Amino acid sequence: MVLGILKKVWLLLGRIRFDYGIKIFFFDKSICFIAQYMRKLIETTFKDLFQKVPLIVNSPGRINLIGEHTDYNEGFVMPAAIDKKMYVGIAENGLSNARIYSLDFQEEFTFDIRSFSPKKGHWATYIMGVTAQLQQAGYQVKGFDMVFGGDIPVGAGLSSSAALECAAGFALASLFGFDIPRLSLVHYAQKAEHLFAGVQCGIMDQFASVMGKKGHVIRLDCRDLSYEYFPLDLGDYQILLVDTQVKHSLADTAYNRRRNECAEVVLMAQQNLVGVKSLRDLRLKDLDQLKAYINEEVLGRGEFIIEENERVIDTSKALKEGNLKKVGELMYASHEGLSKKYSVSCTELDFLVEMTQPMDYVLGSRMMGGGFGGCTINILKKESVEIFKETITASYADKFKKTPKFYEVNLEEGTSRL
Ligand code: GAF
Repeated sequence: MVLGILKKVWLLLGRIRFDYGIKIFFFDKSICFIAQYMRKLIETTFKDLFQKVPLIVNSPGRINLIGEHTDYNEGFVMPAAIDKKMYVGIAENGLSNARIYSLDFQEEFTFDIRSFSPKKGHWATYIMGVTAQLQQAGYQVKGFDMVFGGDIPVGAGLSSSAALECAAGFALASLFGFDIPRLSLVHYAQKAEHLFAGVQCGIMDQFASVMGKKGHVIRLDCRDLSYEYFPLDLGDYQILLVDTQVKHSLADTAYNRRRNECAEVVLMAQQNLVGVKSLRDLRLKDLDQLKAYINEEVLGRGEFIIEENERVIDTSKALKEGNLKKVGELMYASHEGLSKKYSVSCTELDFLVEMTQPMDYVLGSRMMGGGFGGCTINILKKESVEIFKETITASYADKFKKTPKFYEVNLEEGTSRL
């Protein structure tokens, strides 16, 4: 009885912290406290629901410094894993069912591991998707119980779904002793998103979640998956995300449409030029030859991708030279392209980026992730964070009658056992 009440209070505190962003002193001190808190929460819930002690893993959300929508065009991206994570507890149950409990939705879902199909729009579909991929690859998944939750805001463009897929896959591998290389885990998680969630995403989010390195961004070549870690030494500056509070619910169909438009440019290029496999193989001048066959809007998509790939390369150089001013300029240019040529921004994102332009303490700002809502990523002076928050909050509320949220993030290790 007393334990029951304590658990309810514990759950309630968690919801307040994660859903409403209210700071409770011991949660915000360090990621260790969040990890400890999640461990306790998962263990207590697991004991109540399934009378077992689970094995616990976690997988982080991600930011992307630059290189947007380039991943599914065999281009370059520069993401990093962050200290907002999905935590998954798992144990065998000796049944032929998977029983899953979501801490965030406070809801249980059961499926028969011998026969199941996608449940689009439902949180369980990500776990079902990964389970299916492992089974298809020949891994003998037995019945399991799972409890999961975390502090990655959903729909904010920080890849909570990729983190869940990666955490669930890693949890299954750890529980049943499957020896799955990290890169294969990335592929299974991406395929789960394609086949179960129905989003034809690139590989960036799952890669960042699994392969992240503390204090580093990853420059990933999505053509051959070669990668290099770059230390992100920001000195007096820091990264701050601003959440528009616009959920990108329409993004999935528009996202798939962008993919098709890029494929249209490639197809046309292949009929007119030699050696073209993807947009990665085109230069801006090549697009001139396609003007007669493709409309301006679709051509603009190709133009953006070619320029964005160059920006990632330029950002790598700027980081090596410690030229943060240049990184900031490239971020603004990226946003301009995403908004005008690739058309994946929205009024709120454009407003937030525009607002930062006259602020001399902001080096760079741009929309981040798939678009149509979610967050902007900003690099700004540490000492100016409070004034930045105040200014943005007031203007944003004035214009959109909404309060934005702010996330200070640190770069973290990828998927791991707790
Ligand atoms: C989403 C996708 F999942 C990624 O693969 C990537 O394309 C991103 O949008 C845009 O850069 O997060």
